[in-house]
Amino acid sequence: EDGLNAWLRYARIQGAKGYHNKLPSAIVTLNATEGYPVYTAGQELSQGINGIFGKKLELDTADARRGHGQRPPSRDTTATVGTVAAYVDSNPSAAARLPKLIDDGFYLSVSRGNVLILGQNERGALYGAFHYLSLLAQGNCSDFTVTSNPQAPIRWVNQWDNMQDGGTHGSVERGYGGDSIFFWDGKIRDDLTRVGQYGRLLASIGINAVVVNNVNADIKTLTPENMDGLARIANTLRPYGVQIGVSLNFAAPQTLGGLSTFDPLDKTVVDWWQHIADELYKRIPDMAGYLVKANSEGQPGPMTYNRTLADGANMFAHTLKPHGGIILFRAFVYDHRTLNQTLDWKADRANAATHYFDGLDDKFDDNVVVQIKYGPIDFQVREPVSPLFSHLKRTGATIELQITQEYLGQQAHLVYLAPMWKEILDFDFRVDGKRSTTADILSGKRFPRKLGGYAGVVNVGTNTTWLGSHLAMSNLYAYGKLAWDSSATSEGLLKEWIKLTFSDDKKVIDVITKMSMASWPAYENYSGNLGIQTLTDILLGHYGPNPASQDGNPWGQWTRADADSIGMDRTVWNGTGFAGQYPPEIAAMYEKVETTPDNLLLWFHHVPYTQRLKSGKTVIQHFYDAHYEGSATAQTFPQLWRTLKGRIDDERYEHVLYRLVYQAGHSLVWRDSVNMFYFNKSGIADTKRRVGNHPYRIEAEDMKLDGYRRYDVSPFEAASGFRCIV
Ligand code: BDP
Repeated sequence: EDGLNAWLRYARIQGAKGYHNKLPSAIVTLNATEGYPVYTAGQELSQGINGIFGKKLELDTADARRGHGQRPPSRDTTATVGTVAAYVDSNPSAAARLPKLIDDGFYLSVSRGNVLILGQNERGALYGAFHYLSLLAQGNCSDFTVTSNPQAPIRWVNQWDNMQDGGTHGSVERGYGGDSIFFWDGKIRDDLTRVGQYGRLLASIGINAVVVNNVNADIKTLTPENMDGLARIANTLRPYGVQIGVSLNFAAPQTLGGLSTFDPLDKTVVDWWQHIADELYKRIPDMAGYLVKANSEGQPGPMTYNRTLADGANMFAHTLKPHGGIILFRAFVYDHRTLNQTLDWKADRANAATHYFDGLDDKFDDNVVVQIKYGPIDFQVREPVSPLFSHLKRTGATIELQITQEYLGQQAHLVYLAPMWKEILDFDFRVDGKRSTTADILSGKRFPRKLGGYAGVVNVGTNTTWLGSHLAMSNLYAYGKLAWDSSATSEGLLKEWIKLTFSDDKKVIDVITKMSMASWPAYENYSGNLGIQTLTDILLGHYGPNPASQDGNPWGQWTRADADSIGMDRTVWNGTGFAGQYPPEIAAMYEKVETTPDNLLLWFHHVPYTQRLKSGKTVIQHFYDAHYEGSATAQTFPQLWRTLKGRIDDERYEHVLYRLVYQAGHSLVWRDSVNMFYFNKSGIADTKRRVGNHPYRIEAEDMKLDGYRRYDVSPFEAASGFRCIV
């Protein structure tokens, strides 16, 4: 059990034999062609049922004419899988009975071992097969009928994979599960086995496209040789109905093409990009489209030539249009070089996205979708939902979520993210005084738009655990499921995932559920609460605690902490004005300290450390208490996990335990660093007299050292007495 099969293990369930008479005896695929999803569905059903029940089914890749209901008499029951069109072709009378499906949707009916799985398209048929198998793997063999349509057409993942990293490899930016599964040494890997396995996982949770290369895009992606390689990736993913997308570097016409400019309104530039699109589609006729990061963190973009972001996005849209592709244009636009807090108290990176996109809503071509990070800054443990979602009424939008835990413990900490995503998706912007949740905006329900949906930055790697941690995979699972249907509950998805990944042992389900559901609140408590952001090191890895780095950095992730007070004043009347980017009801709520929820207080307001929260505690005492509570919760994780010894295979048991023990320890480092830092700043003592006083702690540097030396630690608060040993 090395994690490679994740939630698709098809492990034998208890009493498997007893279910055999409730299962089909044969599988019939309708119009299946090898290399396409219906064919894959047949293979998957056969493999799954064999794994879960030890029952080998005959697999008949018959054509549609001998469809469901016309099986040879020797067979009792069949599982028939195909598209609605193929089925209706041979059963015209069925057309009226079948429910309405949209693209990727499926219909699944199970009746005494007769199973009918129909997709609106091939992909939908595969999704239906995975859905059926997921129920079987959870021991559910009862009769039922389900019709399932996705809430949004765009359900993509992004990989931030580099073609090359310094010397030879393909690393993954903000990836914690090993090297790239796609690239090596500046080229597409020869062996794409892992890519196919990834496609299988993605299809099983309804993901329909993957952008394979980093948003900080390497122009080498577009050399003819690498385009050939991209086609190999697309061929590997096609059996799973997963299309590929490519990230582009805006300056490529100049840096790769040798043109004198990359101005999006220059004809030679447009022609150059048209040629690229034509070359890509020649090789990959079903390519999903592009992802573009422009004018952000040093990346080139249209603003370099005083063109608008719409000019830039439309240029690509235009070249994709004849091929049916779409462009996801990122709203993560800000210029870290112009942000300098010491010069301008009102400067605020949080304002950037809405500032740049306002006024452009009716300027985008209809195959442009704006991809917006969930919060206005950058994947923090708590952010208000980006106000830009409420501004784009005509332009399609996708929400960018981060499965890879860049600021959230980098998979060395257990942080189950679905509860956070649910809060974001359920947030009601009250546009024009009407219910306007993020999810309804993305699905096109609130503002009628054809395109919209979800983009998740996953960053799996070559590690067999995919993400570097077995438990972190619940985030990928939940992401796909929420992109399909955001009304699912975070706890329900978690339980499903546990059963499929580990076991249906009640104890296992209870323990992992308890730990996972407690994990985001715990991490928020010990890393950065009250909306202050995750107090990680900003300049380096975004990992361990370094509250001092949050001010005085050029990245605009500021806390404005001084000796007396803390927090960013983002009000309209006195601050950076960010609160005013929300529709009136929400803007009014965030404008005042009294109506701002405590968990976002310091995001919107600059207040004294002695400010009282709604709980009655002062801000500083809340900091102290929360950091103790959060790390105390993390201490329970290894204890809880140990109760599962023997109930989980040793390999995964040990792997997870190692990380949980580490997390428990690192949460103490977090707790003490942050508390010490604010104690030093504010001079206000913890009423419970804990901060800086660790009676049980033995200072290693004071011991007699053999083979170790003392080392001065920076930031100082990350070690008691400024020192550690190495
Ligand atoms: C930041 C990451 C950086 C990404 C950037 C982005 O630290 O690696 O390139 O976001 O999303 O969070 O473009």
